[in-house]
This record gives sequence, structure tokens and C-alpha cells, in this order.
Amino acid sequence: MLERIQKMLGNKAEQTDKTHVFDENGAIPKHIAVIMDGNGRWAKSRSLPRIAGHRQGMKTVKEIVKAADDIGVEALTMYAFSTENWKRPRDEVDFLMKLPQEFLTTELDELIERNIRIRMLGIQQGLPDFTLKALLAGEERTKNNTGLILNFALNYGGRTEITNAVTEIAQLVADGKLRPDEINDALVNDHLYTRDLPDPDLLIRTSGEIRLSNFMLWQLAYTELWFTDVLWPDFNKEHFYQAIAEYQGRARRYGAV
Ligand code: V07
Repeated sequence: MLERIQKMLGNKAEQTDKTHVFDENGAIPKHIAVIMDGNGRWAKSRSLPRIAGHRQGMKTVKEIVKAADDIGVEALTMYAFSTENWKRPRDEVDFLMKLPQEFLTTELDELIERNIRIRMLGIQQGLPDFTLKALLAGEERTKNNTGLILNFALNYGGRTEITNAVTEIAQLVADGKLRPDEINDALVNDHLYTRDLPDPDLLIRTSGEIRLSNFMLWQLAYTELWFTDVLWPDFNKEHFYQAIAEYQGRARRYGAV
């Protein structure tokens, strides 16, 4: 088994330390959510423009998607653009809005080969046409895939998601299709973007910030939270597997009591 893990990690000598790899026979988190923070700081530390950090960050996305797929994760949800991010400088926003298209142009064939399904969480309205077109084409071309569900949260805010659910439910009540006493957790869940996904088992946030920043507020209620100081462009599959190893350690400990 150690041999398989070494292969997965690329056989580097320092990675044979078992404490840094997950247990293939332990529980692999079914759904992992990721806040990809630190791209701007990574660029600044190299005296590069912020967009250089975003481009490098996209390379990390590619590596982590494959790392998740390789070990049988069922859903991976990545926070690509928040409703707050519109406040950034115009040229930075323009650059970010080109990334989905760029990502799909280079990666879609491999995603299809891997049987990965792409989906978007968030508000479509407000996105540039070319961004939305690329996203919808990616969703369409992968809609029958049955492997990893790869969610990109884009123009996403957790409170807005819950507020929209409340509005839909209120409308059902106003129309006489639902009684207030029929409203419960499961019904609210059915009005979220993630209605057909399990809640995340593990949240990863990079770059040393210990906050949720309006990400998946409802869904993260019972999720294990894992934070690292590593900046997103420096994050790699070894870090990712380390997060899973620590998740498994926590699961073992509370399994023991
Ligand atoms: C974005 C790169 C990763 C770091 C975080 C911010 C910048 C991948 C996508 C993407 C989105 C949808 C899709 C395929 C790829 C993306 C934005 C920003 C807006 F279908 N990375 N990435 N989208 N960053």
C-alpha cells in the first residue's frame, strides 16, 4: 500500500513519511470545499501583478482536481469568485472573468476523459456573456458524466444563496402550495444550489485566514475545517493529501469515543 501512495505522490524520498499521507482504507471525504486564498499575496511577494497570482492559482486548480479525482472524491467545490470580488479593480475582474474559458479550453478534454462533471454554483446574472457561455458549454458537455462533480462557485455568496431559498419557499407558501409547518432543514436544502450534493465533509482554506467569508454557510454546519498558511499558488497535492490525512485522524479520534 505504501508503494501505491508513494507512486501517487511522485516517489519523492521525503514523502515516504507516513504521517503526511492519508490512509487509503480510511474514510476519504466525499465532498471537499476549498477557499483558494493568497493569489494576490503570492504575486506581491514576487513583485508580480496580481493577475500573475491568479494564473498560477489556476494551475493549482488543475493539480488539485486531478488529485481529488485520483482518490475517488465524489464532489469538489472551489470558491472561484465571490459576489464581493466585483469591488476589485476593473482590469483584475476582467482578467478573472476570462479564466473559466481559458481553463475549459485547455482542460475540458481531460475532464471528459476522467468522467468529471462540471457545474456552477452562484448567480449567472451579472457574469459577462463569454464567461457564462463557456460555463454553460462546459456544463452541457459534461452533464452525463458520472465521476467527480467539480463545482465552481462563481458570483457566489452564502447569504444570498440562503436568501434566495427563503424567497422561493415564501412564494410557495403565498401560492398555497406549502404550509409553514412543512418547512424544515431538508426543504431549505432543496432550495440551495447544492440540493443534490452531500454537505462538505472537509473545508480547506489556504493563506492563513481563519474565516468562512460567506462561503457555503448552510452546508458547512458540521464540516471539519482545515486551514494552512500556504498560499494557493504554492498549494499542491501533497498539501491536499495532508489535509485528508488530518481529516482521517480526526474521524478516527471521534470514532474512538
Ligand atoms: C479562477 C484561479 C484559481 C484561484 C482563485 C481565483 C482565480 C478556475 C476557474 C474556473 C471557473 C469555472 C470553470 C472552470 C474554471 C476560475 C475564476 C477564477 C473566476 F468552469 N480558476 N479560476 N474562475 N482563479
